[in-house]
Amino acid sequence: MSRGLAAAVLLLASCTPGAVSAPAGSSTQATVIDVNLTLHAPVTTSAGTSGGYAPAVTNVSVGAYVRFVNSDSFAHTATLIPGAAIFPSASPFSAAALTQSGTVVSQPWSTGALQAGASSSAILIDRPGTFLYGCFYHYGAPMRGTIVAH
Ligand SMILES: [Cu+2]
Repeated sequence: MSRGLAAAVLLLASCTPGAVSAPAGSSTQATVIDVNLTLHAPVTTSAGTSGGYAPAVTNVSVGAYVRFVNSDSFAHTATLIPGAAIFPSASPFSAAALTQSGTVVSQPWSTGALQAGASSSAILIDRPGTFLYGCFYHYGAPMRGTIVAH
């Protein structure tokens, strides 16, 4: 009996690190995309040159959430470029990008102006596809990124 108990304790102990699961709230389960024009230099992607977000291409599963966290010392947005397969050469954004909108990746959304240190609302990955986004202020930097939903 004590052997069984010891085995059970070992099992529990070995399970504990892997058993750390996020609470029901979706916020802690979101994939974080780091927003930082200072840190994330331009890289080449299949949609064109990306920069300012890490990862440059975020792979996520349908049903998951993403959240943008601004680790930079000044403001940015992350704003969907609806229907785009490659990054347009000129900024596709209007001032509407500065106001938070949208909750699902496949419909128009913007984090709004994310101040230094701020986190965006969670965005639900509601269907498979490739979704391009960029920053209202620094699109030409370039500050652009891609979400690929599987
Ligand atoms: Cu920016």
